[in-house]
This record gives sequence, C-alpha cells and structure tokens, in this order.
Amino acid sequence: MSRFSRRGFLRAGLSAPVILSAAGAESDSGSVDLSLEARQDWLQVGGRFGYLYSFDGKIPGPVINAKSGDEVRIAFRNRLPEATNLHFHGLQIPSTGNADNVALRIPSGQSINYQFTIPRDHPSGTFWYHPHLHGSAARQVSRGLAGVFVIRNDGDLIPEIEMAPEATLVLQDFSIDNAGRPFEPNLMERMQGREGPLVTVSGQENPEFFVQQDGWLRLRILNASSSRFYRLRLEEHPMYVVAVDGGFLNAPDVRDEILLTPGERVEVMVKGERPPGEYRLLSLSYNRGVFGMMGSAQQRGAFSLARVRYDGRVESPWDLPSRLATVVRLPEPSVRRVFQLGQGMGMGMGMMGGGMTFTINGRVFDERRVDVRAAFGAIEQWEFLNPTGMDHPMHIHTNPFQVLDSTGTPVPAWKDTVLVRSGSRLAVRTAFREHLGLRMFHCHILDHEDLGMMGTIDVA
Ligand SMILES: [Cu+2]
Repeated sequence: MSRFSRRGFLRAGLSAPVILSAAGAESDSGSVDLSLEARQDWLQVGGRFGYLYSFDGKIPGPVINAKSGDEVRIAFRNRLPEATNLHFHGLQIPSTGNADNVALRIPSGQSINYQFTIPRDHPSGTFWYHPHLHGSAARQVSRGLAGVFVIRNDGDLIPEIEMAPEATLVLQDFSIDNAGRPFEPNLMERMQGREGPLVTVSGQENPEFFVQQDGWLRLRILNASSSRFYRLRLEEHPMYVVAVDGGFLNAPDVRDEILLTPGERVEVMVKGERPPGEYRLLSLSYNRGVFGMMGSAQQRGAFSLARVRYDGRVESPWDLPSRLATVVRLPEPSVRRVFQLGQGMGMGMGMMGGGMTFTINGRVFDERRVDVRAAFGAIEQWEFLNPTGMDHPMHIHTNPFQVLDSTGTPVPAWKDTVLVRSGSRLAVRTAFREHLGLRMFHCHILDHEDLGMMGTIDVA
C-alpha cells in the first residue's frame, strides 16, 4: 500500500512537481490558451546554428501542459515558406473540424484557430504535436517542428511519481551542412528514412539531468525524430517504466533497455540508488533493416544521449507503488482486419514520373479513398504483416490500442504507435469509442508515410 494518500498529497500542495524543462503553456481555470507560430529562423541546436523550422523560435517547441477536461485554444500562424498543419499525436480528441484534423492545410502566411476539449476521462500522459501534411511531414519534423503535450488527470495521478522532479527529453536528429543549412536526403535516403548526424535531447547535445541520492527522477522521453530509432540504456541503472504512449502501466516495468521508435513515448523513473557520480544515458546501435538491395543502413555505434548526475540527497526516501493504474484488457473483437505492409514501383505522391512507393495492402495513400469503415463503438483487431526488409512503426490516430502478446492476449497498456519488425506480424486491438469521422493510420517513419504508407479510417 502507498504511504501517501492521494487526498493528503494534493492537500499538501505537492501537486506541482519541479519541472526541469522550458516553460510553455499552462492550464488555467479549465482552459489552455496559447499562440503558436511555425517559422523559419537561424536557431541554436546542439551547440550549432542552423536555418531550421521551429514553433515560436524554440526547438523543441513549447511544452503544452493541460488537464483533462480543459478547453484548448491555439491561435496558430504559419510563417513557414510552405503549407503546414498540426497533428496532436495520441490525444483522444476529434479528428475533424479545427481539432486533430490532418486534412487541414494551412498555406504559408495564413492563420487558424485550433480548438478542442480534452475529454474529462482522458488519461494522464505524455503526448505531442507536430506537422502532418502528407508529402511534407518528414521534412518539416526533421527541421525541428515538434513539441510535447502533457495531460494531467487528477483522477489517475500517482503521488510517488508526482513528487519526483521531472524532465522532458525530446529526441531529435538534424541534417545541417557546415553553413547551417538543412540538406534534403536523396531518394535512397528517403526510402531508408532520413537520419541526421546531429542528435539532440531537447535541443541540446548530451545535456545533464540531476537525481538526488535515494531520490527519484521522472523522465518523459519522446522520440520526435522522423526515422531514427533509439535503443536506450542508462549505465548501471535499471529504468522503471511507469507509462507508455497512452498513460500509466498497471505496474512498473523494470528494464535494462528500451527501444523507442519514432512517435513513441515512455515515462521512466530513475532512482538515485548507485554511488554518486555521472551516468550516461546511451543510445545503442540498432539495425532497422535496409531498403531493397541498395547499400546498408548507416549505423552509428553507441553514444551518449544525455547524462544523469547525482546532486544532493533526499531526507526521506520513498518507493514506487507496486500498483499504478487499472488498465482493463479489451474484450474479443467483432471485426478482424489484416494489413500487409509493402514497397513497390508506382506513382506515389511527390514522385516525379513514378518511383518506389510504400504501401498498405498494395495501395499508396489517397485522401479521397476510405480504406477502413468502422462502426462507432466497435472493437476491432488489426493484424499488420511486414514481409519487407525494413521495420515499420505503425501509428493509429485518435483511439489508442492494446498490443497482443505472442499468445494472442492483449497487453493491458495503451499504445498508439508500435513497432512491426521486418519479417514479422503483430496484432493490436482497439475500440472506436471516442469520436466519429475520418482519421489516419500510417508508418511513423515519416518518409514512408510521405511516400504512401498511410490509410484512412472512417468511423460512423
Ligand atoms: Cu515505415
């Protein structure tokens, strides 16, 4: 049992944790109001200057801190030299109107007011926002456009976690030349999924974070890179995973390594349980496959992403509770579908005169075509088959899902992005219980999405 009562914890005024990240927009009296500008600027990132894209001149963009039930209003202005839009990744909000509607296209110089309500029963979690204009997503995200969107719901907060200082780690990679100009990948690099050699954590190269001896540090980690995978390991420290994409796990999952694919988030508790010192958060090498027979994926060896340094000591150490949340397994589905991921020759969007494309069930994305017609409230099971030579992390908008384990049983945790490894199959179960209308599902290697690996779902 927890030795902190939730009410006592909230009464004691401990509900405002120490936040180690740049301030952004805060929830205030039931709403979050902010203005947000996408622009092109000379900016410092990882100790270099680059002519990059940003939200409000910040890489990553400002953190939006909302509460469940909040009305969110974002006065968005596009000052990029090209059209863009916003996707609110993982949020269970409408995918239509001026909400999480990726069919919107905001031309250069134009503005729009995004407006939506976070459902009252929306779980706490680490979500994010980024452009999602088909054909441009990889370029725009890889030039810096990404920001964290945190939701707190008083109903599921865990005092032992909230008491810990927290930091957001946004993992991004950039391709800029010696003059600081971003360079575009060639066709083969797009097929592979672009990776930039400059890797930053919340805009810094190898930053440091602090943990107190016998204390805890909460890390909200987001992979906002367009293609790069991160295999994370913290030297000499187990990582206590307490939340994944869509909220808290039922119990802490103690891990030596975490593979984080583009779009995925994980919340990790680190305990100051080793001799005081400095420990590296490593990114280990990972082979996500190669495109066709051409070349091989450029693999970088292990390197330090960030450092965790001991500083001070807590007076009264505490433990994490063994029980965090109550995620119930989804029941048997009424509909089953199979999606085969593929690559082939064809006429994809943005492909002059044809070229290689990425497909789902043999088809490239077409916004005028409905690929899945789902009944509101239905529970469906989707199986992804990946016979290609590359890994594809698949993302479904709006409604989260549960991944099936090797015995076909749903793992009780809410995900919205999951890796379907090369040469494997993987099933997820979802419930279309939140919103009506059109939304997308796609590979979150954004070059693959731009080259066609996306489909539409209409919930009616
Ligand atoms: Cu892919």
